[in-house]
Amino acid sequence: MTKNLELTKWVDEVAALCKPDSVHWATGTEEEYQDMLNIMLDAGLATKLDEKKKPGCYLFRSHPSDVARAEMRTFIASRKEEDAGPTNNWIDPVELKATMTKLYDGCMSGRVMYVIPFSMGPIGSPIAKIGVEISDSPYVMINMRIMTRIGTAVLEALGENGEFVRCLHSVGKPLAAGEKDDGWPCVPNVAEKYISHFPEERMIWSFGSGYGGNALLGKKCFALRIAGVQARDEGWLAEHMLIMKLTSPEGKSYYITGAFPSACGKTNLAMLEPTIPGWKVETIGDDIAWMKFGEDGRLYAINPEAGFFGVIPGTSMQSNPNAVKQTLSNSIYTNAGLTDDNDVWWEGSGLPAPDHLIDWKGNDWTPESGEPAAHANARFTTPAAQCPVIAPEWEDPAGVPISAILIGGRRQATIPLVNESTDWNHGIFLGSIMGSEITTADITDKVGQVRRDPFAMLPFMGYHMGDYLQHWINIGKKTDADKLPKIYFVNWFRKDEEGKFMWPGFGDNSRVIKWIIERLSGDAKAETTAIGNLPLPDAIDISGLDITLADMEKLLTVDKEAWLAEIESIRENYLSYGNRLPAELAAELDKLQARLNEM
Ligand code: OXD
Ligand code: MN
Repeated sequence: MTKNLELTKWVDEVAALCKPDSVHWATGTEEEYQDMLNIMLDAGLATKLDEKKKPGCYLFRSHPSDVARAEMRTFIASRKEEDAGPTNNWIDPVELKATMTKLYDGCMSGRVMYVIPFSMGPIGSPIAKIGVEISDSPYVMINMRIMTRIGTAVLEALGENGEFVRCLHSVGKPLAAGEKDDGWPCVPNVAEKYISHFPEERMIWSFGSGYGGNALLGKKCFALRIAGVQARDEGWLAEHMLIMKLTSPEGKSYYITGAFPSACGKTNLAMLEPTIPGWKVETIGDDIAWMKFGEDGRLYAINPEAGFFGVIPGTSMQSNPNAVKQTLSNSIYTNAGLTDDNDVWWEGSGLPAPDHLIDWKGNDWTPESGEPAAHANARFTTPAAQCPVIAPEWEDPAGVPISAILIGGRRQATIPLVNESTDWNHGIFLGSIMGSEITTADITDKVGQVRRDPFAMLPFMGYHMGDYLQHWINIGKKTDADKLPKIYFVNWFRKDEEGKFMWPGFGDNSRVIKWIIERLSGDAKAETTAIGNLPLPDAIDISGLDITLADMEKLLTVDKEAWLAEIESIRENYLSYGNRLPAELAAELDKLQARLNEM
């Protein structure tokens, strides 16, 4: 228990509203973790995988309505609508609280209410922040134990007067007397789920979903949306970025972060196996970076998380050998296929499909079924410490000094393989225009159009996107220009006329990163163009690759017509920010247009 009166008062209020059968304060011990798993095994919600093949691993199957972040049901309930900005769903906080209070009334009856104190960042570190998640889900308990640091030690760090972010979560499925869960509990109607943020109160209310970012509130809800608001107010950055360490053959190490939209291979990049001899990559984080200024005026990053919540389909010894090794033990699998010998299988695993398995919906499956065995957003939850290439300093409370920031999305054309920004504001401009082509059929009228996703934060913004971009510009004014990381716009997804990827990606991305590191140390040549500094075609090491210099030229040219069309689309996007568009970015766009017109 805790001596923090604010916390006990809040827990009592929530218990009075949600009316659970009992309240359990998470201690964070291994024994408690096992107890939670046993509760779910007994209830038929979990399957223990084969102890020899996957020691300490469990499989869960969610409800078909509850398989991904619910972006349309994610709300930023700032007091003023204009503070949520054009990219967020807004509801008046008074109205939203009234609606959700009714939903929460009695929502935990028949269940245990878990109080989960958690630390984002190493416990007690000056840059860590504390949250408390109240949840009626033992699945949340076990996942939070992997993804964050939880339990008694956090309460000790919180002390009597420490501040914490209130994170309230319910699956929204009360149980009548004697009733048991019949499968994954949640609210099956997506339109009745709520993932709500009250930025001024640093508070999160989630209802109706038990899956991923909707329910593990330390991740996207706290570490990005709420921490983003804290970062704006306190002068630091809370970003959707991996953090990696690169060591050159000469033994010199550099730390870089990378912002990529979901499904662009961020986890793969964070732990890639370089294909160029002598280079070494180690991982610090695969999803979130908190960056603060050190006394020397440089930006230092920490990974606030303690685990990885990665997409399973497509993860293989070819795409990400380290993730495959990392998830062999002590990991949670959700929505993968279950083989007859109690192992997991998924599309893109690189392993032959078994003749029979149980698919993510719990049905018999054969290769002829015509449906995927694993859901496209099936996930593993796995301790970061198990990553075979985790950097020894990954938990250093001081963070690691960042030399470069990569940004990029999925673009078939226009955006070159790599483009170095010419200064900070130009880098922020590139960050503001990044995004991916829409490929999913859900927005059929927009397929092929670019969804602008500034710094990959579109789904994770806690306030107005225009103010966020201004915050990035302001960060650049806080230190000397030469102490700021350099920003590189990369694009691994260029296609040729036949629709074939032009760049091999995966481990070969190390070749581009090598060029970036050589730029930082002044050893690589670049050509200044209208859009930024591009490598000369022979500057990137392609030895051993089935790529010609002519291909490299295509990957590294400025397509004037395509960029002029791009400018029109950027202007349209910028209009949506109204008067909150930073003047510096409007100026960057005009300068780009002028430079292109001179070409
Ligand atoms: C994630 C995401 O889960 O970005 O990390 O969707
Ligand atoms: Mn992410």
